[in-house]
Amino acid sequence: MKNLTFILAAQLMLFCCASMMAQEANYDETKVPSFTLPDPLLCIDGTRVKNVKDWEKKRRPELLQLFSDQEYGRTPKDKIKTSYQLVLENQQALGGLATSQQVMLTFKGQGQERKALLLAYIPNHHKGRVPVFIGYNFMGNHSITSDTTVLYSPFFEKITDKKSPALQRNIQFFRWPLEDIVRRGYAVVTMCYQDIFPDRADGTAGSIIPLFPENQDGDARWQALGAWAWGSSRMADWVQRQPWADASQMAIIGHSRQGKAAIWAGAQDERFQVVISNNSGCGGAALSKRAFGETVGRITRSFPHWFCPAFSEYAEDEQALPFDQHELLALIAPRCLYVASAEEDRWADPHGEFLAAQATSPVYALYGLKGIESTTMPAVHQPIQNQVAYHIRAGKHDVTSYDWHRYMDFCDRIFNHQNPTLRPSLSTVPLAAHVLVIGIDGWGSYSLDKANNIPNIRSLMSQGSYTLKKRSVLPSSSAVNWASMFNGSCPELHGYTEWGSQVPEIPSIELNEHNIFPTIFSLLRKAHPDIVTGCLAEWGGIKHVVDSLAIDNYSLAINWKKDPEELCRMAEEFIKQRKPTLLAVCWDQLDHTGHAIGHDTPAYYQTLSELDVQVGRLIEALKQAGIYDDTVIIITADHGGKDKGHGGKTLLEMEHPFIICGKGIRQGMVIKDPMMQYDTAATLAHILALPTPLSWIGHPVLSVFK
Ligand code: GTR
Repeated sequence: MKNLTFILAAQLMLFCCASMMAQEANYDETKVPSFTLPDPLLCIDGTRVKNVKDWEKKRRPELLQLFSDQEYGRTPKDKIKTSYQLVLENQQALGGLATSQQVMLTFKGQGQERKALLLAYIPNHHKGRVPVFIGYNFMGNHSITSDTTVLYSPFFEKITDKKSPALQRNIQFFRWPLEDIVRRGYAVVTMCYQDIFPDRADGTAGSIIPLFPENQDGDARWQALGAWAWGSSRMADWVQRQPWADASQMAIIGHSRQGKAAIWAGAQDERFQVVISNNSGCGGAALSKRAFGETVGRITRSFPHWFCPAFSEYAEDEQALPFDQHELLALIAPRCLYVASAEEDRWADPHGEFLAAQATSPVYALYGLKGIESTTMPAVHQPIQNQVAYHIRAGKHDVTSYDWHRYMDFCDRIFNHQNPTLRPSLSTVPLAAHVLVIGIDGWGSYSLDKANNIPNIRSLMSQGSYTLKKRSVLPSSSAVNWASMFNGSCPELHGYTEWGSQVPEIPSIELNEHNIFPTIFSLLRKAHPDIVTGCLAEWGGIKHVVDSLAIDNYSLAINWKKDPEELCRMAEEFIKQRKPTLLAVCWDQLDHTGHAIGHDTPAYYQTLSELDVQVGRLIEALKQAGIYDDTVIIITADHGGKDKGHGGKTLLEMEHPFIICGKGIRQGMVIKDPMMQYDTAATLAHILALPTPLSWIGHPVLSVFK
C-alpha cells in the first residue's frame, strides 16, 4: 500500500492539472460547435417511441445498454455478500437534534473483502418514517463534522502519519448543513467514496471491482464511476432495512464527480425517487457535444479510471457520440430529476447542464409530466421546479446551503413532506380567494379624528374591523416597515433596518429560494406556483423588500407626481384583467405631502381625501372584476408622521390604522388585540392558508374572522 498522504497530494495535483487545462478550454459560446442533439425518442432501428410502453420496453433498455457499453462500463449482475455491523450509535448527535449511527459495510467476493463505513443522521424530533438523502462525501466521514465520535472511514484508517492534513476534521462541513437537514425532517446517509474505489488511476486493485467475477477486462469494463454508482445502491439497501426510514422516499445527491456517479446510480436503480446532480459537469449533466469547459478528451486523459475505456474513443470527437447526456438524464423519468449549476463553474458548463435537463422533457411528456418548458436558462437564484428541476446559483463549484435548501424544498413537494421549520397555518383552506392590501405611506392614526372627507375609508371601517393602534417597527420609517409588513418579522431578524434599506444591514436570519428573507409573496408563490400576484407602488424602495422575483406584476407608477391617479389606474386594470390572488397597492403621495408641507396640515388632509376617492375606485374595480364578494380588503400604513418627518418614537409616528373587511370578516368591530407591523403578513398568511417560516414572529389577528 502506497503512502496515502502522497496519494492525496497526487490527487490535489490532478485537480490543479484540471484547472490549468481549464485555462485552455473553450469558454466562448460562439465557438461551441454546431451539433444535433440525438433524439431520445428515436430508437437505433429508426422507429419512434410513441408511448410509455415503447420507452420502457425498448428505448430505455437500449439507452442503458449504450451508456454501459460506451461511457460508464457494465455493472455486474451478480450480488456479492454484504454484511452490516452497527459500530457506534449516538442518540444525542448534533446537540440532540439527531441520532447518528456508524455502520460498517463488509463486502466479500472472490476470496477478498472490502470495508466501507456508513454514517447516518436520523432526526430525533420527527414522527413516523422520514425521507432520506443518500450521498458520498469526498474527504471521509470525519470531514463533514467536528464530532470526534465520528470514526475515520477505512480509506483514511490506513494513514499512518497522524498529523496528515487528510485526517483533519470538519474541513468540508460547509457542504453538509446537517442541522438544517435534520431540522427539516430528513435523514442523511453518507460514506466516503474512496472506500468503494480509491480515486486514482491505479485504484482498481483496492476497489470493490476485484470482488466480482465478471467485467474485469475489455472496453466496456466498469471503473470508478460504475463502482461508486454501485456503492450508492448499497447505501440504499441499508436504508431499506431501517425502521425509521421511508424507503419509498430516497433521494440520491452527488456533487461534481459524485454528481456524475449519482446520475448513473439513479439511471440504473429505480429505488431513487429523486436524483440530484450538483455541478456534475462533463460526463454528468452537461452535454458532451457542446465541448464547452471540460471535454471528453480532457476528462478521459485526466481521469482514465473513471469511465470505461470505450469512452476515450470520443476524445476530441464528441460529434461521433451516438448519444448525449440528456438521454442519460432521461433514464430517470418518470422519477424526479434536479440539475443544479453554479454561475462561476464554467468548467462544468452550466448552460450545457441546463440544456440537457431541458431536453429530457419529451420523455417526461410521455408520462404526462412537466419537465422544463423554456429553452432559455433561468436567471441566478430563480429555480424551476417541475418533475425536472433546475437552478443556477451565484458562486463557485461547490454544494452550498442554498443548494441543499432548494433540494429540500423540491423534496418537500415531491414527498408531500411537512417542513417542520414552517408553522402550519391554522386555516386549512383559504378564507378568501383574493386579498387586496392598500398601503398608505405616512398615514398616522391621529388623522382619523380630523379627516372629514374620507367616506370610502370610513365605510370600510364600519363594514369591517379596525384598530387605530397598530404600531410600526422602529425606526418608524419606510423600507424597514414595508419589509416587516410583507415579511412577517422584525428588523432584528429580517435585517432591513432603515428608511431606505435595499439589502439587509443585518444578515437575514433565513433566506428563501431567491436569496432574500421569505415574504408573503414568496410563500404564496412556492405553495401555488400558478396563482397571480401583484405589487404596484409609487415608491421604488418597496421593490427591494417584497421579493419581486416571486411576484407576477411588480410595477412602479413613475409619473405619479404629475399624474396622481396613475397608480390607481394601473391597479384597476390589473384587477380587472388578471383577478390577482394577492395584490398590494402602495401609495407614497400622502407621505410626500407630509414631508413637503407637513403632516397633519390641510394639504395632508386634502391628499388623504383624494386617496379616499381612489380607494373607492379600487373597490369598484373589484366589483367589476366579479371578485368583490370573495375578497378581503386591508388598508394600512407603514408609519405615521409628525411635522415634516417621521422615524422617531412618538405615537404620532408609530401608530397607524389597520382596517380589514370583506369575506368572512366581522362587521363594526374595534380590534382589541395589540397589533404590530409584522402581524399584517401573518394575517395575510392566515387568510391564504399558508404555513409560515419559524423566522416570522407575527401573529394573525384572529379576532376579526367570523
Ligand atoms: C475536476 C474534474 C471535474 C469534476 C471535479 C470534481 O477535476 O475535471 O469533472 O468532477 O474534478 O469532482 O470536483
